[in-house]
Amino acid sequence: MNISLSRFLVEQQRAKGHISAELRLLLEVVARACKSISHAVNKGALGGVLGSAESENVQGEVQKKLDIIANEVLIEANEWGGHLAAMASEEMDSIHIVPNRYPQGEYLLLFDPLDGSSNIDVNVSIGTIFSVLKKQDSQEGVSESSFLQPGRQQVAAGYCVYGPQTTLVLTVGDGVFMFTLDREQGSFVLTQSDVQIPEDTKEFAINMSNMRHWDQPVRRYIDECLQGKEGPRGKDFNMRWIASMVADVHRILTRGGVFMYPWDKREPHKPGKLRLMYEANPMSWLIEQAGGAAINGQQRILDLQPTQLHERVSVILGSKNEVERLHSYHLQQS
Ligand code: AHM
Ligand code: MG
Repeated sequence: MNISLSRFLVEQQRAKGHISAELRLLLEVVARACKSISHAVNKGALGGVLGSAESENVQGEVQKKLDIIANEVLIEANEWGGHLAAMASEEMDSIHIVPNRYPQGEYLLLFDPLDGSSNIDVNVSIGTIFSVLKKQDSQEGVSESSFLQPGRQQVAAGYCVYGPQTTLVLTVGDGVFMFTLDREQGSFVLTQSDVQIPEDTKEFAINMSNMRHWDQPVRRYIDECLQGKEGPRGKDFNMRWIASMVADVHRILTRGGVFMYPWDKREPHKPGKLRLMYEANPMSWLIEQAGGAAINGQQRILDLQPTQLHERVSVILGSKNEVERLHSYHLQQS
């Protein structure tokens, strides 16, 4: 029997008490928005959605048309339901508070509306990443500081990957579940429960073109992998780099592996390329919920106290034993 996302969420709410009615509504709305982004992605050139929007986001990155479309879809879908206090996005400088004409809820939604933007025009998998926090009871009103909570306080996190299939991957703190979009029915159907990442792997994902800029622990790790059977690891490694974090993480959740976007010397004042609050935190929680690990080199990502909405972070995540090895290499250095 097929279990739809709606049914799954009702059961999470009813039987397990894991989620409130408002959080259930929020997740349904995010899933609906992802469906609509998926349709836009699928139309591609026929829908006039490819190419640059000729604008820049707060991080100085050129925005693609789809970045902006996906952002608008998520904002419009979420602002009137009464479940949210505010939203934050990679594509918006500051937070978007739910307008006065709608009731305000207690949840905060963060997203990267279209992750892997460099892959949009070349028809390679891209996705939406989201993270849900709860406004702290002690806080009156809502401001940017309401969002600055460590990742371990997330109440839901997930992503939707727009690939050969559209798949929504979700955790509410009770394991990781995957739902595939059934286009005929128009609904997400549960296709994998309790996802588990193998502890060991022979596959790594990193942008090798940055090798000369890496720090010593990352160089050492990759060097040892590249030496294969003849080296200290005693086995051959394979490499994959899709340049869409959603697609790389999806592969790791499916068959294991390790993903790295570490700090490097190109821009030494920046901790890394990826953003903590709407990329690293949700992905780290999913990975941990599936038995993997996620660190910035020295520390667990979910324990980092954010100080800015668009803060960047170094990311190493995936199969537990590999992440622990990378952790020990970083500790040996410091
Ligand atoms: P984006 O949110 O602007 O798309 O940037 C994030 C993406 C990640 O999905 C991916 O892992 C990384 O940037 C790829 O970077 P690079 O092009 O440097 O390999
Ligand atoms: Mg991104």
